[in-house]
Amino acid sequence: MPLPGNAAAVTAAFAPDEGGAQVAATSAGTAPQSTLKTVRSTCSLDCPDSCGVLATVDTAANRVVRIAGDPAHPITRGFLCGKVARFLDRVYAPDRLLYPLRRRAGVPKGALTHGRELEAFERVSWDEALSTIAHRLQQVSDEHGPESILPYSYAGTIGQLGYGSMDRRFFHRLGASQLDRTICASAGTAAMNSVYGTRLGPEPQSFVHAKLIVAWGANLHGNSIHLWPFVEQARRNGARLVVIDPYQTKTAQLADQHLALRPGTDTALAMGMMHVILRDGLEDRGYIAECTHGFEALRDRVMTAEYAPERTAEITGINAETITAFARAYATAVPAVIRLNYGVQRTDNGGTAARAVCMLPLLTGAWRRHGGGVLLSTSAAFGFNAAKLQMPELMQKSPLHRAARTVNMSQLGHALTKLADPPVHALFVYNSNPAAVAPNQNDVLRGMRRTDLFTVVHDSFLTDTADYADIVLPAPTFFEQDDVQGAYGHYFAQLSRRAVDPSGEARSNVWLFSQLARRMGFEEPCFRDTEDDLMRQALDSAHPWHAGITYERLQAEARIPLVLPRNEQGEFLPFSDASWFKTRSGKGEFFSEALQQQGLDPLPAYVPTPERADNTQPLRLLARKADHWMNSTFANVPRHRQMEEERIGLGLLEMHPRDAAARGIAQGDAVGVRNERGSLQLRATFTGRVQPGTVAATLGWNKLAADGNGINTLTSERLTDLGGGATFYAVNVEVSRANKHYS
Ligand SMILES: Nc1nc2c(c(=O)[nH]1)N[C@H]1C(S)=C(S)[C@@H](COP(=O)(O)OP(=O)(O)OC[C@H]3O[C@@H](n4cnc5c(=O)[nH]c(N)nc54)[C@H](O)[C@@H]3O)O[C@H]1N2
Ligand SMILES: Nc1nc2c(c(=O)[nH]1)N[C@H]1C(S)=C(S)[C@@H](COP(=O)(O)OP(=O)(O)OC[C@H]3O[C@@H](n4cnc5c(=O)[nH]c(N)nc54)[C@H](O)[C@@H]3O)O[C@H]1N2
Ligand SMILES: [Mo]
Repeated sequence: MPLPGNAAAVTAAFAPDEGGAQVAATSAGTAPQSTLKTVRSTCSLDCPDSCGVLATVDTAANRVVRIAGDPAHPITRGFLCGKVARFLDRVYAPDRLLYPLRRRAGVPKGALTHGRELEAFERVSWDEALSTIAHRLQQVSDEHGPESILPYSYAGTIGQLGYGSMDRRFFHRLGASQLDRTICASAGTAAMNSVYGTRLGPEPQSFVHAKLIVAWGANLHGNSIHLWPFVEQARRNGARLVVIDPYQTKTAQLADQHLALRPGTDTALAMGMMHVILRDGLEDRGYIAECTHGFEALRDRVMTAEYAPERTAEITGINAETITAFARAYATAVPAVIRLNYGVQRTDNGGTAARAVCMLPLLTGAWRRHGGGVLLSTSAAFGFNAAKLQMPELMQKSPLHRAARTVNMSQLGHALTKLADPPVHALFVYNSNPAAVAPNQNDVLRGMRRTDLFTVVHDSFLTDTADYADIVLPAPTFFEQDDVQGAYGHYFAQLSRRAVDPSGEARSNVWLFSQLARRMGFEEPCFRDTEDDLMRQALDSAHPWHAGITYERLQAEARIPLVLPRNEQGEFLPFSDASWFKTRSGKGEFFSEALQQQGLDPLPAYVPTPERADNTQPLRLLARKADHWMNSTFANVPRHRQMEEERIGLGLLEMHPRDAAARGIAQGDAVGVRNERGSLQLRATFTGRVQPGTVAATLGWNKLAADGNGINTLTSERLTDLGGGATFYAVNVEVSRANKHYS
């Protein structure tokens, strides 16, 4: 992206081919070999795979010149996904943000179009930026109370330090509003916790033993490719792969069977399967008696006509014979494993859907066999010392002398435009790009445009959110900072060593908040902890599965498997007996008294989405992620844009030709997509990947879209039934031909 004005001063510290020349010189023998070293780093992007990355560093040039997946890492197995294989394009991008910026007086927030956005800012020193921020936060706190300050962060990095350590200490001590981090996984988390009391699943390596693998709302090729080699090995051993997804992903194309159900109908499908399993006597009575709670109540619910295959077929759009055969195949495969991912829980009924899917192996006893069960997340297995890193007790030292209020991040538009007592007067964004990723974008942007809102954004690029900032601060990438990390798709604790010094003046989250704390006059010694101190604190864990996982060992070994309990054969078999469940009943709960007490249905039930599906908005939109980006990350990198361009193209609305024909729309036509929250302009395409009634488009940077509007213009702030999560896949729209042609 071309950057005019002061772009040269702010970016371009590195000529794009500088490192390449160094490597060439080295390999030609003209430069000393000793300038190259290999550093074991860890990809900290928000992905289940958490790969080991080998960075070849030219130490003389302070530059990573080559990266590769670590062949010694049991999950990474020597290869990187397409986007991270090209990560250096991002690290050394010409538009990388290298210095702090301040909004020029009189330039309204978000006013400049793409390509001119840098003109809104002037370069300032870190010292000036930090003083300004400290001063303004103090002012806002004095005038409106500290709860009028809202931190907004998610998972730009999932390293323990970068995700939540010094930042949390800072906002706790300040007394700022707390953020409920619901935008991704909170419905699924609440769902699995309600059934199992914790979240564990089979090791990804054990998938090779499965005979039936179900990818349920799980885009393996796009989102977590490192499970795929294990799936392939299982298939070579005779396993079948079934994909349950309303969209025909690449994984679905490669599967033995694709069940393209209607979005948001997973509860009905899972309960329809239960109906068949119980009707045909395929349940594991011994396991149910020993390990579960509330079986009779569940049976009474699923054995009604409401969940018979014929009715399930009407709801899901999958025919009754297929459902019956699939349920039987699932219950009789020894073992069957479900890779349940987060796609299922991004609808109003999504928490319940995840609950129902999680119950299936409780009916069949699949947990008893190596490679059986359901894998949603492995993150609960890690025992990093979050309390020590984040110090919630500091809230007592804030002016509030109590825990501050909590704001749900999935309702940022509401928080910035409607919240009172007090309204939000300062927004501090890091590890996230809410102007693009948060739902109900028009309200989010309306809020961010407020002149009485002071906004700070810490990021590596001038994101959509940065366009609304008063102060922008440069952040490092994972090669440029130290951290320790777990994973949500495997069971290895990892150390990520800084491979190079940060580009330009980029500084880590830890550094930023420790500096700010001092300027705010926070005297507590915890604000002087270094990254090394914090890494040791993170690893100071009493959790038995962390036994022997020390800083020194991680330094030497880079990654260490958690000390999981294993049977005599060395197998990790979570939930194989009653000792594993952490629920109130101590069993796997079909019936949840805990939910009942919250006034919720203790049993799963299919509830259709409340989003209007009347004549005015009959199409269901899947507001999906890009296979070659990471949420909005990479959306501005030319190589990564090109990969998405080659996949389906950019700025497209995928439609079924039948829905298009009914609206007089042809391939390539400019279309307007709209609902009561807003509208955007895309081009229609027929990729064959969506069913009639469903349309799909992808998340990216708003300012790179033809009309400057992002997909979240259309999504709503309605929350999921459990966990207060976002409902990105429960959106209804109407589509019509636009007069204008977009190229
Ligand atoms: N390349 C790439 N990788 C990523 C990310 C990315 O943006 N790009 N994002 C990362 C993040 S933050 C996360 S949380 C994980 C998420 O990884 P996944 O859990 O796989 O989540 P999604 O991509 O949201 O959804 C998965 C699939 O669910 C489908 N889906 C939508 N609605 C429904 C429904 O009602 N029922 C069913 N059964 N399926 C449905 C979608 O079409 C999609 O193909 O991936 C991570 N990895
Ligand atoms: N329509 C639609 N919307 C969605 C989704 C969807 O599927 N569809 N997915 C949702 C999901 S699952 C998620 S998880 C969210 C993700 O939403 P976000 O967490 O906002 O994810 P990204 O868009 O990747 O933005 C992360 C930002 O953090 C920055 N960053 C990286 N490392 C650091 C660091 O060390 N320090 C600082 N300060 N910044 C850093 C990156 O440069 C990047 O701009 O989006 C949600 N929004
Ligand atoms: Mo996510």
